[in-house]
Amino acid sequence: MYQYKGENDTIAAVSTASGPGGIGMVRLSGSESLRILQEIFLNSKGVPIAEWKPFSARYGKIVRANGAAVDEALVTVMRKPKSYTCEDVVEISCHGGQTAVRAILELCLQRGARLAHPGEFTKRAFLNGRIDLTQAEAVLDVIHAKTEVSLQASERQLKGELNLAIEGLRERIMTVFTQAEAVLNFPDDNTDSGETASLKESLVSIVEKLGTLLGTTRVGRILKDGLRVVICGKPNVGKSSILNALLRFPRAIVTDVAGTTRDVLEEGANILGVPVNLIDTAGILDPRDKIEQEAVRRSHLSIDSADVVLLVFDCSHPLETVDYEMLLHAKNRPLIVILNKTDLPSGLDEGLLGEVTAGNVVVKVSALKGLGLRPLEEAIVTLALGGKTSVGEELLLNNIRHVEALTRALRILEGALRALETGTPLVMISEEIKASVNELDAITGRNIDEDLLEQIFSKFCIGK
Ligand SMILES: Nc1nc2c(ncn2[C@@H]2O[C@H](COP(=O)(O)OP(=O)(O)O)[C@@H](O)[C@H]2O)c(=O)[nH]1
Ligand SMILES: [Mg+2]
Repeated sequence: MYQYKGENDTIAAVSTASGPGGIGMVRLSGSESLRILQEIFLNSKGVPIAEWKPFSARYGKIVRANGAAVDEALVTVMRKPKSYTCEDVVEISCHGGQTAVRAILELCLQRGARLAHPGEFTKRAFLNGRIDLTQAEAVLDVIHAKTEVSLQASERQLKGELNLAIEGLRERIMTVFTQAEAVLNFPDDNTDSGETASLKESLVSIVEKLGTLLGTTRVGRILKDGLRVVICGKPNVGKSSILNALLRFPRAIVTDVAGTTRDVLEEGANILGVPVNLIDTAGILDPRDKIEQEAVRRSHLSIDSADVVLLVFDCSHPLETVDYEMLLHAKNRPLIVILNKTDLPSGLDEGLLGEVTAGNVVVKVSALKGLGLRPLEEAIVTLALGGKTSVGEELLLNNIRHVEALTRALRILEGALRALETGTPLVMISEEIKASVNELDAITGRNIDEDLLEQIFSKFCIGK
């Protein structure tokens, strides 16, 4: 178990983002917070802080030692343990921009506070037992959520749903462990093979549960990092027009000159709640110079790393060999075939097209007229979510640290199950079962070393 060494110093930081803004906020946490506030805050009614009602805001001025006012401020005091960190917390809201918040932070430091490390407020919330490590990590995900759907998934983790799931699994594994230990310690009382069968049954069910949880990783990661959607196809089929149509603003230059797009363009979009990185490729066939050669190389790289490939055909012209070649190249990726320019008379041989596109998702659009975009968006999301049209309420794994630890726990338990089946002595298996618990404990932070903790919180911003 990680032992909190009880850092007693009071920390301070600017909690709002840098740059101009309406409001800026300086936050303090620790036993000296209220004393520091008392020394720098001039309350119009002069009521001492000790007499303030908790969770009420007070208006006044932040002043220097010589009485000079720095800025007007609205101050909130949250006394321990009912605060973000479980310590005495003070939040000083003043005017935004850098000057007022910096000056107030400086005053707090002069009065004895120490500048907080990145994520130190959240780290204290964890160390003081208010939240577990998965909830602390969810704070970062909430801050960086790309869409509302991503936000909802992170909010579930912030509420403690992942912690609950892991703790539930832990309890079940511990029951199996205790059962195994009982058989080992009192062999005479448990000679029948019924015990082993029951151990096996419990392990199978735990392994299944772990597998199901790990199965949510793909969607969890997509919601966190965004889905890579690569638009490819030969020149002039309308790739850049489709990018612009999906973005709803003219990001890429569109002309009827083949080879207009010479670089790989990437832009973030929100497609029906799923964060997407849309990538428009050059689609050059025969590179004329070094720049175009590089563009082709990058296009191929993009396709190979795509979560979803949109292969665009111009349906006002017959398909060419190169269209088939591109289809072959993209075939091993999750693929949507787009028939673009449906506003023009069809030049396709429908029979041939059917043969070529058999087994693929095909969507008809007109990027120019904005037709068929909703079915295209739905097709992208359905492919991304493995057949579902929207993200449900289920808990999703999105953190590589959790995924790796759960995978190790799964491997250990699968190994234990195999060992049990092949008659390995229980004494060896029981230790294995216990080892899987350590993996789960590292996820929730029941058991974690200082270095890993530093690593996790160093990704946070200062003031959170
Ligand atoms: N009629 C029609 N023209 C389109 C459509 N989409 C794109 N175009 C035109 O096709 C040309 C090539 O478009 P562009 O998006 O640059 O193609 P890219 O080379 O594949 O990126 C431009 O003149 C576009 O206006 C469409 O849906 N209908
Ligand atoms: Mg283009």
